[in-house]
Amino acid sequence: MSQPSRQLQDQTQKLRQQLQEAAHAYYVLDAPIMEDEVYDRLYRELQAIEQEYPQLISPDSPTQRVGDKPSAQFQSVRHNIPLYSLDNAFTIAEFAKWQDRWQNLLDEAIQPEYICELKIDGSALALTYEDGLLTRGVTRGDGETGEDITPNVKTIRSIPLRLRGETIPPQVEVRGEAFLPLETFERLNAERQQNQEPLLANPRNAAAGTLRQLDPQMVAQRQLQFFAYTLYIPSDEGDRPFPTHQDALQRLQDFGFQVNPHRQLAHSLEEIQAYYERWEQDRRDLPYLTDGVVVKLNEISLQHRLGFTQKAPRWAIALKYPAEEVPTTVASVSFQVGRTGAVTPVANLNPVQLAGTTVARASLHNGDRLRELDLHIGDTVVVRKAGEIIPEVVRVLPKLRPEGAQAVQMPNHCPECQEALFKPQDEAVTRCINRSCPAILRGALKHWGSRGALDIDGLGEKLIAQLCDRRFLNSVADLYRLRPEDLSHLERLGSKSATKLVESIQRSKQQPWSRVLYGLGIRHVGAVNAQTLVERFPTVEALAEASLDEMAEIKGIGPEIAGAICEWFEVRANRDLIEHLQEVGVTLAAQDSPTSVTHSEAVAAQPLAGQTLVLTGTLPSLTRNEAKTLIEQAGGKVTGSVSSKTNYVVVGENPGSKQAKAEKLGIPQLSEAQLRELLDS
Ligand code: 0OX
Repeated sequence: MSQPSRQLQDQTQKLRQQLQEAAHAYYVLDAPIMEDEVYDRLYRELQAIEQEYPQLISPDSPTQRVGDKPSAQFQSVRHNIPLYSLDNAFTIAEFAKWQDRWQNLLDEAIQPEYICELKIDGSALALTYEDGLLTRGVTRGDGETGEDITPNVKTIRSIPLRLRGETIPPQVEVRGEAFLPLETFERLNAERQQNQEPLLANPRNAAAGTLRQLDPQMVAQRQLQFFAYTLYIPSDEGDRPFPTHQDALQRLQDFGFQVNPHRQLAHSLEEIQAYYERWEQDRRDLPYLTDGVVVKLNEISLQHRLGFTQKAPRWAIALKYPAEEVPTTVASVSFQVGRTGAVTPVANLNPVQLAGTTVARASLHNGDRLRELDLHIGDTVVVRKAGEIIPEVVRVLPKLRPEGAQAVQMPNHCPECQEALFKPQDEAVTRCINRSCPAILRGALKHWGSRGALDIDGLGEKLIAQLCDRRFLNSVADLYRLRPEDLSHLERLGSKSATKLVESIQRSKQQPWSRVLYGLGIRHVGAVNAQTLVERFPTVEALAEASLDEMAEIKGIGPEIAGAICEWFEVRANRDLIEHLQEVGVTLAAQDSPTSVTHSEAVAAQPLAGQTLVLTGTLPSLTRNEAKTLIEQAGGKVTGSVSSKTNYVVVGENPGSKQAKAEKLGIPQLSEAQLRELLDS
């Protein structure tokens, strides 16, 4: 083996340093100092030298991050200092109890300084550095013993292979959380779906699973990240020779680690509550998952005085957010038929608390999803609320399946009218195509009476069901033939309400043609498309006679919507319906009166046209998604943060920092009831 010259040795050292600086700037500081191409060129230069002179390879060389030898298995190792877990609190009241508990243990009253951190939902790691060099990376395991996964740890770019700085202690131990950024998680799952591989359940499991992969090449591809939060430096002054936890975090940063930037000092319960609530909302915008906040006493001497219980420090507590995914069991499955005939399987659950509400039903979406889940009655399932209107079943835990459990399948016949169901090959949705199916009729009536359509006050779901059962209603046109006496023997409907309802129905005949068109519930024809169509086709006859091309060339309509309209008018029963509506006097033509509006006027006349709203806290009856949909339907926009451009902040229970910001900027605040009033205006 030839000997490298002094000059080459220096050059190698310099290259390594340049690459380390560039990687730290990129992966830790998020502030690149060099173009990718320049980095690649320097990297290849270093690689070439190391290939020719292997004696120049050092363990902290950037080329040594991804080893190519998969391990046969991992060695178990005992942690020098156990990895404690954290005690949990789920409410501020529980947090206050913890505060009393530690204060009672001390014989003097203390005005504490706390440090609040986000609780990263990842996998804990313990890293050992000897003379500044990363020599060992170990999983948490059971807290006493973990697995040595050093080659995998080395692939994590935000973990330095060598500590930065002038004076490096001979022994350093660093702990923190390895995690998979959400974007990477979603990309991985999209790839797995394409390759028909089983999906990764969530980013936390994905991170833990990745760390235990035997092949470091695979780990490197997953692009894990790491936030450091504990530092031990064994010395004569104990293992934490710094006065505060904040100092420890600063030193970790100086050593080259990524430390979560959202930490904050706090001195009172109110400040901690504000931090907890702010991040309950704002964490949704973070590129990684958090499941709570961790509150620690900042002063290390105080931490020493309080020490540890069997499993957790007395000087720290996790203040968790309510779970958004919980397990429960499936009691039965119902099949709901919507107004378009789509059949949706819905799991009836043994009720559980989920993200602050009791959940008893969860969507299974469609037959394809049902088959994928291989759901059986009695199965334990995980349900999730991720802003959807109704929660969904995310996965089944087949190992917990009771013996002899019955598999759930989509029915072949409609549960409402017993006619055969139909599923186009290229669609996931199974439909009932019987136009007289009572479920479809009920859905059509509900839509007809809804606010954006004919707006019939008092026409609720229960009343519709009773009227259909008693055969008073066979189509929406029948509504206009109802007399108060027909309604008089219905449950829970007095004669005054009956008269009012009939009046409200009769009044709805005056609603403009655009609302009637929307009320017909033709696929893809929402309120705005209906307005566009009515401007071009001012009568129902004109629309019924229009060719597909004539409709498709209208801006905003296109062939799919045009196709749906043509198909609708081809059906005999639909043409009969139009005739009946004409007979009873429903408006089926645009009136040439000053009240007829253009499309842009219709958009502008929406109650929240051009307004920007922000939601904070839990609303009494609406989920965030429902509130967002209602606001958008009324022409408004929902954004994530409050600024001077925000028109209203809708405030629910436990609002976050957004309410305080609204107050500061003098932005009007609305309750759910006030929002509803605005929507109705
Ligand atoms: C986290 C996290 C976890 C460690 C032992 C005593 C306090 N998941 O983000 N643990 C800790 O601190 C514990 N801090 C954190 N930020």
